[in-house]
Amino acid sequence: MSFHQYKKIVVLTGAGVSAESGIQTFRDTDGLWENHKLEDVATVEGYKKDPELVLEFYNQRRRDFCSGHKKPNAAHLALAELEEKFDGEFLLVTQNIDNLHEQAGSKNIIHMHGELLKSRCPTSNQLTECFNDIETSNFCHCCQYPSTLRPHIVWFGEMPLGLDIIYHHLSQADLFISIGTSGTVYPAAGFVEEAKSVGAFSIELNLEASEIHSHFDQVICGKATSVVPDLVK
Ligand code: BV8
Repeated sequence: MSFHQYKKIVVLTGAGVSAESGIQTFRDTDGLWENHKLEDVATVEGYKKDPELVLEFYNQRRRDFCSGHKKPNAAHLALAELEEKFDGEFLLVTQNIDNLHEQAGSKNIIHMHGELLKSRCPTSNQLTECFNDIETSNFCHCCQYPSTLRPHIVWFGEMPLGLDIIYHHLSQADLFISIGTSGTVYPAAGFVEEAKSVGAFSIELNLEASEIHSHFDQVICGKATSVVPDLVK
């Protein structure tokens, strides 16, 4: 695909872009939600009700990610290459909490649902790099009266991160590419309509057509490590 005709590209990725790096998706078979109820482990209410359960859900994913030495795959690398060679403006918005886009060399990234390898002080919102377990006994070092640290994760019902920047870029985009997402979580699943409302061309790349595939101008089905490099080359 030639990108020279475009001036501003916005890319949205979901769990499918990291699947071939060995990271579980949410809604595929043997996905993360198969073994946990979303309400119990990815909501503020769930955290208040049983903080140990929620902390362990993310501790386990952090341990798997760090000990498993997860590496970027060809899809992550192709997106970093596209950003590098594109002479217009490029924004990568990811729903993923892993750092594989960063490892692949992508630069302009917004983690709209948070980051697994960071903890957050709920009082000051200060972030700290975190490669180990977070326990209820872990307190911040930034407040006069220390607060219990939480995972830097956006739970259901919480405001996603960077939305003002994301909507600004979508309002000026002329190309929107969605990769590896089921299109079931909002407001991310509504981004395609935002882009289309300003005349952007929209492409969905996914293992199978998503719930919102009909909103896209073009749908390309296949594994991310195959269809993304093919699109970018
Ligand atoms: C909010 C935490 C208020 C991190 C997650 C309308 C408007 C606004 C909100 C709502 C609305 N309707 C409902 C809501 C509320 C809610 C929501 O969307 N609920 C759903 C369940 C209906 N949304 C919220 O609460 C959001 N906050 O709305 O705040 C607000 C309102 C408006 C404006 C501003 C603020 C907060 C949402 C964030 C929740 N946190 N996770 C974590 O644990 O990781 S969501 C969770 O789902 C993950 O973040 C994940 O990224 C996200 C989406 O999942 P996907 O990435 O798509 O993964 P999934 O497994 O579903 O699909 C994988 C896809 O990959 C599949 O299609 C598969 O075919 C494909 N695939 C698999 N293998 C491959 C592949 N593709 C290519 N190659 C492969 N190899």
